[in-house]
Amino acid sequence: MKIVTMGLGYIGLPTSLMFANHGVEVVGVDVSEETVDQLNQGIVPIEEPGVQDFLQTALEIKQFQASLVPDYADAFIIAVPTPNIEDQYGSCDLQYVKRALQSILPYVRFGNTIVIESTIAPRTMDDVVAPFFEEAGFEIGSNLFLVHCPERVLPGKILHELIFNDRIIGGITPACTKKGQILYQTFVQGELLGTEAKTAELSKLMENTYRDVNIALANELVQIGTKLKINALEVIRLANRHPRVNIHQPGPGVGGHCLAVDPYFIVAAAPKEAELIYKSRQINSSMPQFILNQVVRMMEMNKGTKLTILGQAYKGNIDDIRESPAVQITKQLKLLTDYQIAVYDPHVQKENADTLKQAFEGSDLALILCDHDEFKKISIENIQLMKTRIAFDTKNILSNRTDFDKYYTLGNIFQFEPTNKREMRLPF
Ligand code: SAJ
Repeated sequence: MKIVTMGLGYIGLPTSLMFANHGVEVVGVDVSEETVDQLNQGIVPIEEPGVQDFLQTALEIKQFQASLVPDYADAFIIAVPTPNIEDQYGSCDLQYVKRALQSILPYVRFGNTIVIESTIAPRTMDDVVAPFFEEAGFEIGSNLFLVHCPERVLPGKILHELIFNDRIIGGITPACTKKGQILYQTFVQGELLGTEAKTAELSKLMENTYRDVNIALANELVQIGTKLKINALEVIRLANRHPRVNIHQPGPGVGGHCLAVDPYFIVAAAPKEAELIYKSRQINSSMPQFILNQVVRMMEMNKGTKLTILGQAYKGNIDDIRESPAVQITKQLKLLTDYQIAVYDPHVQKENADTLKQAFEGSDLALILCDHDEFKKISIENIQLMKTRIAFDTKNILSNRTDFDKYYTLGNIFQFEPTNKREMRLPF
């Protein structure tokens, strides 16, 4: 079997290599010449455990080749970005999917299977993808098979989850679903759950929306706890001891290209009905500003001048900064304040202070925005370099450390609430 994958990013590349390592000939296509060259030389441009070894093997056994142009194949898998359009509700931007469809069209033959893995708005397969191929003369379900098989892997664990997660396989017709199941049987050990394309689309969106709404609940609880002077983290810990309760963790906001993006596709498709989903997005999007306010209060109360920011990635142990609340908070702090700001993220080198030591030297506040493992092991020597040993740990990863004189989390920030706000010179 031969497949062509369109898009060699966080999903397309591991998926391509997974097929290649399971006996399928793969041509991976990307619009970036640099990515294509790097991959053909054996260099993986993303940080994801295990992918480098998979590429090495795939190249050695000559089952994978990166290319700027597609080729003839048995199946085509599209894994390109689907960002939000900057319209009223952030609807799904299909331009890259449409471009990928245009570029494979000359290579598509009778009997082929076309899979969209990219996250798409509900009804896209029925209303956009199927008509596109019908206009080109194909009959869906009889001489061409269209499937939506949404990816559901967690960055940092992609290779493991590709194999072991259950997959939703949504065909335009039952014959399409069957073709999709046969394709993914190649390596998936989880169940291949067959359904209709539109149901698969909305199921995928609801997975991330469920998480986003649940995180919004935790973030709202932080704001409630701060007002009422009750530790929200302790409330979550205790409530989650109920066998049917699982409140997620609050944080500086929700980042990444999934949770912060996908719920809007539902809102845009049914704005009047998706009220809770929209409100949750608003709550999560307000968290960077909430953190910013707390940081400025802390700095002002302590007459601080230097701030150490730990973490820029959107979550721990990855190098991805897409929609990262940490980046947003850092930008705003640089724009609105005149503190000396030292940023350190071992996974994101850009704009780093040279060393962790330099980031800590003379600092008045350590602001933790990301739960990288490296931060959990920060040495006491580094902390001792601070002028004022205060931590604001928005990810609650250092609560077992006693090296800071004052240690704040999203549970106990009310403890530093100033009594006289007029004394402070808040920049906003
Ligand atoms: N976050 C919290 N509190 C939590 C959990 C996460 O604030 O309790 C934040 C993280 O710090 C991060 C954001 O949410 O900023 C998203 O992180 P995540 O780990 O929840 O998810 P992603 O975006 O890395 O990956 C998600 C996954 N979806 C689900 O777990 C339902 C993944 O399985 C999907 O494949 C991926 O979205 C996707 O591509 O859709």
